[in-house]
Amino acid sequence: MAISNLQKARAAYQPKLPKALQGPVKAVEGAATQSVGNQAEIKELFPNTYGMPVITFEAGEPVELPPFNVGIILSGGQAPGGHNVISGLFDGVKSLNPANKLYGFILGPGGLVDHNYMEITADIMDKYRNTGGFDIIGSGRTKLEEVDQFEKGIQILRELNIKALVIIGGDDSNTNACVLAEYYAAKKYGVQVIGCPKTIDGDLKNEQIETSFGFDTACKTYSELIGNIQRDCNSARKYWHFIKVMGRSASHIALECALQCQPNICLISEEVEAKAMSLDDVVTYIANAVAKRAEEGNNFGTVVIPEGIIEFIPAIKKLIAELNDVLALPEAQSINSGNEQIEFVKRHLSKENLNVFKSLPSDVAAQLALDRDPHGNVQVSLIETEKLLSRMVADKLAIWKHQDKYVGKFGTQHHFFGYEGRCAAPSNYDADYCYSLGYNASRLIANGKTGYMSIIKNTTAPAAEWIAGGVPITMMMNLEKRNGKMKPVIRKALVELDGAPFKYFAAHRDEWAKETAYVYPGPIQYWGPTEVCDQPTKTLLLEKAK
Ligand code: FBP
Repeated sequence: MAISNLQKARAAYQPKLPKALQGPVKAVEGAATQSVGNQAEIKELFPNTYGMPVITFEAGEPVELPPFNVGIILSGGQAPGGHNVISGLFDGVKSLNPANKLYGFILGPGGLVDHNYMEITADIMDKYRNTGGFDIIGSGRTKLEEVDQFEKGIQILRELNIKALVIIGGDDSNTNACVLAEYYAAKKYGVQVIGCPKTIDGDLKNEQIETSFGFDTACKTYSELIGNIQRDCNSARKYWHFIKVMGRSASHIALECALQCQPNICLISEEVEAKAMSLDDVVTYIANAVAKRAEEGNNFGTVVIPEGIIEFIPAIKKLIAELNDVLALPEAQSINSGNEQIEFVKRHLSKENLNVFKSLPSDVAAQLALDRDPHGNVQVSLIETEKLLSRMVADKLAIWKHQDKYVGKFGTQHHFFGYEGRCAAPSNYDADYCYSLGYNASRLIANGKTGYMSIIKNTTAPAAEWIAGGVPITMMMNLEKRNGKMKPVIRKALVELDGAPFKYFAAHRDEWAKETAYVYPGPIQYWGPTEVCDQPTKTLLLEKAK
């Protein structure tokens, strides 16, 4: 396999570990925990894994452990640093006993169910250290939730003598990890399940989890691209660039890119919902900024759009909620053509929601009515919101022009950044953070824990001062409606409008809309001054007020 010079040089990088993980550890337990919501129901659903304490690792005495094997699964969308979680786990497991083995299940949770696996040996591991991507074993979105799947899983786990399974995933995959941990604990199967917080979307965070891995690198990659576009934009001065960025429901990626690049406009879905803005309100907001810049002779600009915005427009949110229920009806399960599905939902929607449905451009309406992903999410990455909004802004400007308002010229370009960043080579932050998360998972396993997520905190400090430990997954859960039924799920973290990152953005956006205040962050750097190479996201720095 031919590799680039950068990859060769990066392979030699030894990621940093928190001081507590640099030698033998002891687990210090905090107080019993509660779930974030629906405590009685979650406790009843997870009798074996509910209420466990938060754990912090401190320096301890060496303990001899008999050899054991570990399995690993990459679940869901790719995120930079996945290979480093695996290399951290690999090194951690081998440091406990060189005879320990690490098995990777191929193409996500489906690999466990289908008994599709490989041993990750030192030779294989070394080819993937500090690289982006999930290609060492691949990823997938199979949802682990049926007893039949858990039972098929235990067969192969026993066959491979696996003591613990590490599931690297976002909120949905870690929810499944928790359900699996509970099931194996209830059945006394003796297999531990540990989760790891992954997702570029940045929405798996809370008091215990500072950030999900991959968010840092993905945002820096998109910010480099947005910065490049802004330089082009400010050079040619003839286009408005509409740039959609991934992130599912949450606008963390859009917000972080705005903090880094200072575009003229950045929409934040959570604010659109809080202000109960209609689609027309959003379009008017953008059109006003375009017209104001035109008055100053600036017929160019940048608009950053979070991919989930459409779900947050209150009328469309209500429509989606009803569509989810309609699509979960038993009669809907046998439909096998897109057109039939659209006709089916039209027949079942309430009058109010049907009107909203009919008012949407047909491509957007169709996407909302079509299949959800395996976790019941609308596939927002497939909706071309950047084109929809620019088309609607053009229409609005045309009306204003007709009414003799000066609107200048409005030429547009469209971009969607998502896949460009998910497999980028991890930044130093993600390389260290992910390696530590994986290494730490090996310590949770050695301490007999199950139903825990690996956590590393205090990551705005130098790596040696990072705090390692584990948080019970049940602590992050509440009940939410999925596929028409109330289910225990990890609560998603959306952008908080009273949080420091949003407040900073809100305090500066009027100036950024009017002036051309672009910042061009440039590419991720691995070697050089620490203020260039080792900075966490602006979101995290503002949250930690540093
Ligand atoms: P996860 O939530 O699994 O981490 O995935 C993140 C994400 O990149 C979203 O931002 C995006 O909406 C989605 O995956 C796209 O999914 P797919 O890879 O299936 O096209």
